Amino acid sequence: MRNTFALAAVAALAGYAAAQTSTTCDPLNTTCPADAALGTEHTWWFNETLDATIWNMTDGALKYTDEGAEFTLKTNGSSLLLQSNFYIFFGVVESWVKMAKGAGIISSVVLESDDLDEIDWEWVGYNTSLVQTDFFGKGNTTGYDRGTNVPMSNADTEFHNYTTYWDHDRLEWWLDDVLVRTVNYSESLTLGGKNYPQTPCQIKIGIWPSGEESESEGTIEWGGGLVDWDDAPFTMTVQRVRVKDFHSGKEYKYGNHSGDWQSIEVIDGNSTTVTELNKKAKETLAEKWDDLGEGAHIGIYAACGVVGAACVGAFVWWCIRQRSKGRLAQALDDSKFADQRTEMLNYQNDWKQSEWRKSGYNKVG
Ligand SMILES: *[C@@H]1O[C@H](CO)[C@@H](O)[C@H](O)[C@H]1NC(C)=O
Ligand SMILES: *[C@@H]1O[C@H](CO)[C@@H](O)[C@H](O)[C@H]1NC(C)=O
Ligand SMILES: *[C@@H]1O[C@H](CO)[C@@H](O)[C@H](O)[C@H]1NC(C)=O
Ligand SMILES: *[C@@H]1O[C@H](CO)[C@@H](O)[C@H](O)[C@H]1NC(C)=O
Ligand SMILES: *[C@@H]1O[C@H](CO)[C@@H](O)[C@H](O)[C@H]1NC(C)=O
Ligand SMILES: *[C@@H]1O[C@H](CO)[C@@H](O)[C@H](O)[C@H]1NC(C)=O
Ligand SMILES: *[C@@H]1O[C@H](CO)[C@@H](O)[C@H](O)[C@H]1NC(C)=O
Ligand SMILES: *[C@@H]1O[C@H](CO)[C@@H](O)[C@H](O)[C@H]1NC(C)=O
Ligand SMILES: *[C@@H]1O[C@H](CO)[C@@H](O)[C@H](O)[C@H]1NC(C)=O
Ligand SMILES: CC(=O)N[C@H]1CO[C@H](CO)[C@@H](O)[C@@H]1O
Repeated sequence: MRNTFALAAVAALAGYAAAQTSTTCDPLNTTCPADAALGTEHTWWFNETLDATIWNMTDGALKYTDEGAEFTLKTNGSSLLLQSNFYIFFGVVESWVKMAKGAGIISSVVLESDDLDEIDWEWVGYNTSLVQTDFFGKGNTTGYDRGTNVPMSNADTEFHNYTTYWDHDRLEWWLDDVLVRTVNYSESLTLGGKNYPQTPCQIKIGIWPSGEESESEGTIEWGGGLVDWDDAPFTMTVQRVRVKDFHSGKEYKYGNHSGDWQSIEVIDGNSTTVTELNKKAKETLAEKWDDLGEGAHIGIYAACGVVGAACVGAFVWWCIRQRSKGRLAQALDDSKFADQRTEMLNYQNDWKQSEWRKSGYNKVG
């Protein structure tokens, strides 16, 4: 059983590589442009249109619903792939997914680097009581022993928490708060570290048909046979993805052609993703301010009028207070709050310049 699975998994990776992965510049042979870093932690809710400067739909189109983003296959020869424009250099990826059900349909959340280090969660559509874990180092797809099956239930009807914890010393797969697999840097499976995933990775979320005549026999078998397109559509839904980058920088650069994590240089600065997230947070806060209404504005002006020093924190304080009351919960939930705190202070300064002046409290401070 295990052998069948493993053999097929390898074949399937070849299928996957053909269908959904590629590298435009191989850092093991070439000097490539640096990879854009994430450099922070953020949760993206997939019920709202993703920022195209951060996430790139490189194949197909998503449908957004209240529940999340739907990745739907309707016809043969099609696939969908969403790819982060940022890379993480070790970190955590927590995705909440409902797999697509249907023989020959593969749903996947993959971390992949430019030199084809890879860390996978994969769901084979014929079995909704199973998720598979796998990893590859430097594009080496030979060997039959890296994939595992993790039994579970209702993978197609319920969102579950699939978390990858990836550091230089170990790699962990967590399913709904249970550690289901660990791979250490130094163990025989990784060839003593040589084939351990260790270079900056993008996140790739996709769906593709393994059950097509054009795929290899092993791939078709692994996915549970040919797709019956009369059963289409086949839909994977992603509710949210939380990503934490263990480094905070602007870019990651391969220092030499070794592909060793020690050779990766972290280039200082704000990542374009952080800049973009801050821009968004600022817009949201401006909208929230407008939404508060005259009474609230006056309340804040009054608070600021009393003690000059308190003004710097007044809007922040007000937001926190409202948040605990639930009024601003949407804009300032826990994950977003951390990202927005700094911007709130900046926003507060801008606001101090304009709004206070307008309201006649400009003499304060
Ligand atoms: C987005 O994906 C398309 C198609 O693969 C590619 O041509 C484009 O360069 C990508 N954009 C970014 C910002 O990576
Ligand atoms: C899709 O299926 C049709 C009918 O079976 C076939 O003619 C066509 O070649 C298939 N296309 C692809 C891209 O597999
Ligand atoms: C690829 O992996 C196989 C199996 O683990 C191993 O025997 C082989 O030496 C590896 N090749 C390279 C180039 O690392
Ligand atoms: C699905 O996976 C579960 C868990 O590994 C296994 O017990 C079950 O036999 C599988 N079902 C099919 C139809 O292969
Ligand atoms: C998802 O699982 C990871 C690993 O157990 C855990 O750290 C995280 O808190 C979980 N997320 C939620 C929202 O419970
Ligand atoms: C990984 O390392 C930990 C502690 O260092 C050890 O307990 C565990 O057995 C190792 N696992 C494997 C698969 O080597
Ligand atoms: C690559 O760079 C790392 C870190 O500087 C160094 O330890 C390693 O020896 C280098 N490898 C090669 C093949 O140059
Ligand atoms: C990062 O951005 C912040 C404000 O957005 C700015 O104060 C800081 O100077 C920037 N840092 C770098 C290294 O550019
Ligand atoms: C998306 O879901 C989050 C979390 O439940 C919620 O705060 C937000 O308002 C939702 N967005 C839309 C557009 O429904
Ligand atoms: C494009 C290319 O030549 N890629 C090669 C880079 O080097 C690795 C191993 O060092 C080869 O496996 C690739 O084929």
